Amino acid sequence: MKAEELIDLEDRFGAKNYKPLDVVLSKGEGIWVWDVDGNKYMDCLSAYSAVNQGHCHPKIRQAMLDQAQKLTLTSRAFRNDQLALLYEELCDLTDSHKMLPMNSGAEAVETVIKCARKWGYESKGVADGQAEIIVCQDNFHGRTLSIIGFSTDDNARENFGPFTPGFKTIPFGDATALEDAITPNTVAFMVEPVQGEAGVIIPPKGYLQDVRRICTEKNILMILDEIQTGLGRTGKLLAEEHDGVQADLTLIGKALSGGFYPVSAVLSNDEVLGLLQPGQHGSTFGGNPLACAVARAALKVLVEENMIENAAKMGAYFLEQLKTIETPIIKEVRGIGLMIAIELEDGTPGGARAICEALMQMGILCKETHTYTIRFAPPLVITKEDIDWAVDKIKTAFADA
Ligand code: IF1
Repeated sequence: MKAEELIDLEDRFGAKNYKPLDVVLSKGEGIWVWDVDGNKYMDCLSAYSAVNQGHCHPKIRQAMLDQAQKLTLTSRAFRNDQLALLYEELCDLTDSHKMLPMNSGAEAVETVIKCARKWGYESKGVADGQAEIIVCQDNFHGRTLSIIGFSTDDNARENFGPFTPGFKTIPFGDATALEDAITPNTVAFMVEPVQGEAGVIIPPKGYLQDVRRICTEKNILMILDEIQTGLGRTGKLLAEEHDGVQADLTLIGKALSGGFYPVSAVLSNDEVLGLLQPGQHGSTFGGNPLACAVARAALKVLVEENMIENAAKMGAYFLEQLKTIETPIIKEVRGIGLMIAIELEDGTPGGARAICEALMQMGILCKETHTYTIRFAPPLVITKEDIDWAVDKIKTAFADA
């Protein structure tokens, strides 16, 4: 079917909760995707960092096909022969004591909220119903009701209330604000190591170290949402490594499956996940053998094919190259690993969307965030030659703007 017909069908039958670029993709390989008319594009979004390993990675695909021939779903009423192996491999890799598998990122966030509250009541001794969790302004943790309830984005919240109580918001990157916001009822602080949706906002150096110290001193759980920053995106397996700290609870998702299937997880020390008893949490699909086999392969290629080191090296190179673009409309270029943003001057005509549309015409797919920020987050398998090709096009797009 032609692109226009498919777009028309989407518009007629779909909810309008997205405003995608009008490119209809039908094939992907590595950093490249093709539309239904055969045009080729460099993917600089990576499905919001879910395809860190590149599109349709052959080894992950093979693992998925092999497992699909054998067993896909048992539910957790029975055991399967893949779950234990994912537990062991992921806990080994991330130095965690325990993990709990879910599907979407938002489900992992909901899970960690339940676990943190339970820990607050059962271990810390907070009075029933009083637990507070501190989060940051401009956070993005997903789309469920509890999560949007503590979002500070009006568009995400408007007319969806009433919301779950028990959350408090402080500015991002401000350790003193955290210290001041903690009360005897505080059970946890949840934060993204680098804020993604907010526009790749990198906190001051040492922020996570300060957070770690404060959380330990005040006996509250440090929760890092690494659903976007984790699994190599920032040039480390987990972004917390940049600050040399370990969270009490870490959330991962997206690239945990290399984009083949929704797989997420809560990683923790024994104390917190160990509190859950049978019947208190679960999911029909969480921990299913197909998901586990895919996740095992996705982690294996990430490490064996040196994608994390490549993200660090290529990220630094991409950032340096983007900083050489000379134009009055760029306010700032910032990034860490392959999580990069160009922020335009306020009031730039057409905003970031116009640049994204121009880049699409030149064969590069990226997505604006808010009005003036363009995000570049290609799969971690990108090479120097690919980056040189892209920077050339990006320079032209800015010259034309
Ligand atoms: C969409 C952004 C990225 C996340 C963090 C949890 C989740 C996400 C740190 C929830 C999801 C997404 C979802 C996607 C857009 C997107 C996004 F622009 F909104 F911020 F990646 F940059 N924690 N992020 O970033 O995970 O339930 O979606 O699996 O279309 O909403 P999910």
